[in-house]
Amino acid sequence: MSVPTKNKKLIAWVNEIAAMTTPEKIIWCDGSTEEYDRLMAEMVESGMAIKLNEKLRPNSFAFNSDPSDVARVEGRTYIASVKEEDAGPTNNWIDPVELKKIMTEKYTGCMKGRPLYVIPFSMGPIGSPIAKIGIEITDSPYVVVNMHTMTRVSTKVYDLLGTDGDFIPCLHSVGSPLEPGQKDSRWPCAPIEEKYIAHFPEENLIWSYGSGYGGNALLGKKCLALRIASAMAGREGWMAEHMLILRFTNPEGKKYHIAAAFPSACGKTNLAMLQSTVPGWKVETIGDDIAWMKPGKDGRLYAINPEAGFFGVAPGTSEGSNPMALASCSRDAIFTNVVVTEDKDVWWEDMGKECAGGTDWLNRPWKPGMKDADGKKILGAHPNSRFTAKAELCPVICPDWEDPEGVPIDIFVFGGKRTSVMPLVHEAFDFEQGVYMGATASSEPTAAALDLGNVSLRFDPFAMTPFIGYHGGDYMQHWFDMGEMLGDKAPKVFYVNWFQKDGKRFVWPGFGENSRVLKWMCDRVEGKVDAIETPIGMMPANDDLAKGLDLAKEDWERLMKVDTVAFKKTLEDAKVYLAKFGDKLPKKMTEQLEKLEKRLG
Ligand code: GTP
Ligand code: SPV
Ligand code: MN
Repeated sequence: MSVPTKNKKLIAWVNEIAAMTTPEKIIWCDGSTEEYDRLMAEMVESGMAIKLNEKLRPNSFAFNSDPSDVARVEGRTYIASVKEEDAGPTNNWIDPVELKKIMTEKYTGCMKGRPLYVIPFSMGPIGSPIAKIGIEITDSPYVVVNMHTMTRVSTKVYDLLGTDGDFIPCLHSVGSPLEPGQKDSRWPCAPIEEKYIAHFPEENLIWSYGSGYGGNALLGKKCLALRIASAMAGREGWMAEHMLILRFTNPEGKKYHIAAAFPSACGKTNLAMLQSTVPGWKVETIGDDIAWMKPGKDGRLYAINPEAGFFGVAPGTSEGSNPMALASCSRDAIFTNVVVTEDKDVWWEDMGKECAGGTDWLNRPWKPGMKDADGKKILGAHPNSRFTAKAELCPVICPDWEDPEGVPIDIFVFGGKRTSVMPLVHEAFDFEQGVYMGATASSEPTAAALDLGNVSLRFDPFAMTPFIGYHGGDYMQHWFDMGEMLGDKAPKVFYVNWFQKDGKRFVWPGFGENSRVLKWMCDRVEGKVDAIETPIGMMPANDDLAKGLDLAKEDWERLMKVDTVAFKKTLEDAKVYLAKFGDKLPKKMTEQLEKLEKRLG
């Protein structure tokens, strides 16, 4: 195969990696439909992919991962900065020299019997000033097809690089070499204790080994666009955040742009595409997972979505909860760890329709209602099963979603899953308190990461705990610095919780009805509605936003309750948590904490 680039660094790097990993051949990818179709056909042939019913789900495929390789592995994710103090309590630090030694041993000969694919991709529109070029080397064809959808893979990237252009090298291997004649497993990967998801922030370098799954393997996403980019953004004065971006337009045509950070599997994809129930107001999607933001010439903060697709949580996605996500994966989609039905379509729990049966995510015959030996219901889809869908297929994708200038952010929202204590919505008194709210955000764990252990609640600053590429204290300080830079043009900050429960029942209807809360925020931006001051922030002065909902008075009261005793307890937990940031905890965090303590009395 001829080499489609003259870029010196790229050619040297590919040669160096090929010498180390000894693949059977090198394939330079071009991002074409022909390439996608060819790889899918090969994977169907090998048994890795299942072609879905062309009539029901055109050009779509299902995969089942190895049961041990179903989510990100935070305990195996490393920030290998040169100095230990440049990584913080949210990171696993390891000396880069030592880590490279360990990983080089693993990488040596690891692609034996497999092709090495070179994927040229852009995060952000190709050629836009805010975009970043990455090259991923991988031995996984599953990664190549997913990268086609999630990023912009194109030979234009080679052209753009020229002979001397720079790029972010992203090395990936499933860590499962094949001996001559050895039959490949359906989903090759390495055991958990051999997996490494490694980042070298000073070199803008990513090395991933042993996992084929989403955030561990599609290196443009969490590794580049969040961990490496957050470290760059901290150095360069911009922001790389785990945030959805949406446009909310009122009946008069005024546009508001909202960026919201919720932890993994806590509702970003859903909010990004919500069907507004507020008459005349509509939501358009710009991004569902990652926002890159820079101050513009007018001093406001502008956001772009660096991705080209959605890697969304499947379970719970239904016509009722998120019809726009379903439409996005109605064709050209990839499904990982869902049920493949008898008529070769897909199904998952809470999809809102019946399933006659099929094969489950472990590739076993499966029928709804099946129980295991202990009488527990056997799930058909893994709780972290995902769809990979093209953003352009989303019926409510914003016409400006690829504008290289980005959209000006009016509102930041933080949140997480809290079954109690956190009210439906409260507003920060000012940006600095907003930073405190973001920095002390907490959530109950979800299925998006494998190895969080048996914790009931974890602090998750800015929903970035697993994704901050440098010291978390410096990262918090960076948020304060951005606020200072933006001054009175900084977005207004809110905190939401859709997840309060009364026994098993969600108190707030959520999903489309969340538009009521977004509208309240926009009205606050305009100074159109009153709010009352509470110790934790400003809150709706009346129940207008819930008018017309079938919500009992006690439910509304529960949603709006500021439980000072519980908040004081949270404050004590926050003190213990924040102490982990040591000298690097910004003074402003301590100030905010003291102010909150005083307000709580
Ligand atoms: P990542 O892709 O992991 O970063 O997650 P995400 O934040 O995009 O999560 P997503 O929107 O896919 O939500 C995950 C889960 O939250 C699904 O099970 C949803 O059904 C549920 N969910 C989302 N919004 C709401 C809501 O308003 N109310 C309730 N009760 N559940 C919700
Ligand atoms: C997340 O876990 O926050 C995701 C899915 O968005 S993954 O890309 O697998 O990290
Ligand atoms: Mn995410």
